[in-house]
Amino acid sequence: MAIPVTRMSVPQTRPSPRFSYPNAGRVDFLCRCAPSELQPLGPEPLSLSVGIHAIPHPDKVEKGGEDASFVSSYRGGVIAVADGVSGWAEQDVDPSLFSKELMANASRLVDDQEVRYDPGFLIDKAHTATTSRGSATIIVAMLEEMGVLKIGNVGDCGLKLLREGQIIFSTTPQEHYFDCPYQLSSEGSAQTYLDASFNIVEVKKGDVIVMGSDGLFDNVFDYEIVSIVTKHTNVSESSRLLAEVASSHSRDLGFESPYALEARTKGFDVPLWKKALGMKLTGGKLDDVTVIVAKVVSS
Ligand SMILES: [Mn+2]
Repeated sequence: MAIPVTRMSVPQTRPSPRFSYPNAGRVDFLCRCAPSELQPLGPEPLSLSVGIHAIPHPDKVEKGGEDASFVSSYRGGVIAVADGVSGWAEQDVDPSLFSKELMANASRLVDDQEVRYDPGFLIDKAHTATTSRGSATIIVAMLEEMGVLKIGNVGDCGLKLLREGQIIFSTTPQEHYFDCPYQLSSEGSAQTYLDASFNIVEVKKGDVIVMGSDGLFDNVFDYEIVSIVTKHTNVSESSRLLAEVASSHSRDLGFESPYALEARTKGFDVPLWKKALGMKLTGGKLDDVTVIVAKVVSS
């Protein structure tokens, strides 16, 4: 991502996060029943078996890059990724400090009573508790043992849900303009959890969740994600392979990456004289890559 962006909008109240409901029938059922009446979706409670792999930007290897993440086994399981906005380096601020502190705070707060196992409140409390200067995108997913995955997302980290070799759900990136995502910031004038997109999806045993920073999704196509996750059922192996493919594509100047394709559709391309010679904008996006692969299993 390119530069920090701020916007003057500081909420004074703390309303409930706005969830969208891809499966209205199920959620309607959930909303109308008292908690004691809820029936598990499957015969057994579910949890996550998680593999994680990170490969820093080639120029940021020494300090480990600016992505951060955490995994928790609390309740059905919690996974999260944050991506520090690199533009802060121009102001002599280490962009990794904010994302790392944000993830450390979120990890510490997953069982906080006020968070109520809600990704919106977790993002809010973790953001409020973060004192470093900087900004970051963030995605959090929390699994209820009965098979409901709750996702909160600010910016262009992402999550895809795979079932039987097909992607059945994807988050949508949020950005102000090309390469400038929504972000949580130390400056109080950027986005907050109120700007997050929230989703609830049902998951089943055997489903696979792929979560990552934009370094994954800008460099790896959906068909490649499906292929790797389907062929390699071990979550540690599939997360490593996905990260390696992303890192390899990111350094390949001739690769027609998802990033290059999107850039061209947004009007970015090589200069006209190069176009006249039949050339076009290609290549991956050099970036930190963080990949979490989480398989839904019986507890
Ligand atoms: Mn990134």
